Amino acid sequence: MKKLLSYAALIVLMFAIAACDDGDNGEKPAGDGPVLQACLNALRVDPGELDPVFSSDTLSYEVSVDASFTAVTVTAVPDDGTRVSVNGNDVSADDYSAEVGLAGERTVITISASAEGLLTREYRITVVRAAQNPVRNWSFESYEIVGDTGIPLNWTVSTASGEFIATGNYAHDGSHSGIFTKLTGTIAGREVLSDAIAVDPSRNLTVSCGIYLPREDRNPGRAGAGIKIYYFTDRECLVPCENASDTKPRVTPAQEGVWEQVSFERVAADIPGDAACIRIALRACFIASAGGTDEDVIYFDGVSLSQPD
Ligand SMILES: [Ca+2]
Repeated sequence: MKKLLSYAALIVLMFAIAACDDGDNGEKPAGDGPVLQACLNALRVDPGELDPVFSSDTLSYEVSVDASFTAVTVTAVPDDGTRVSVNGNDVSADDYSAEVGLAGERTVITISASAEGLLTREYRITVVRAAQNPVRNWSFESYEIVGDTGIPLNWTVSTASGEFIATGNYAHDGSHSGIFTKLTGTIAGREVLSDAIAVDPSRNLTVSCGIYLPREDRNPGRAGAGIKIYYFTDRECLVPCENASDTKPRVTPAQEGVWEQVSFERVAADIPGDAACIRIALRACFIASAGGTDEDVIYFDGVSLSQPD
């Protein structure tokens, strides 16, 4: 009897090549026969990456996107003869793609694959929008050891010379902060850039970070820090906006030995309307007229970007 059933299953398979194999996730119909389900061959979300990686037999996925995204495009490619619907709408005639709006922090998208004579299989994607635009390695806790120094990941020195390193001497968040190894006398002389961060140009944005000057009983104004925002029209940060940047004037710590928050706020009207991404620049210099020298060091930690609703 068992052998007969197997043989029958093989025949059904030959006539129903659209079917997936009988995975553990499928519902069993009444009776003892094999279960055949319609299924997808590929499933993609743009932007974002499925977690876990797509497999026909895995039905539930999660995708993380930046807070600035208001929609994602789902593409679900089935076998021949299988129809696909996204949130109940048949997308078989639309290259199996659909744009789905995102609302709130979590959006659940349901994708159904159905074919004649087969059980319908339902996939589910939960899209999670970050509450804040994340600054990668915002606290300089991740770094790569080069020689005997730690070079923070996700940050790139953009000036012709100068080195930006992670140090364990002082920290506001975690155990490390970031410093330029040797300052110059001009605020444009040392600059380090974050990786690309997606932004919504229609909402105000604020960049903040902590700065710190060690206690040496000298003038706390001997070193300064600055923030600059570079705007780009693309998510790879290759094409600058026409208004390419905004610069916060140099600030100096009011006290030694105290972490101070420096913020740079741009209201929506100041942000280029075609900005899709920004890079945050941290800058530092010594101020010779206030007793600073190129031996002075100013520490950075806890860089954030927020765009309140
Ligand atoms: Ca830190």
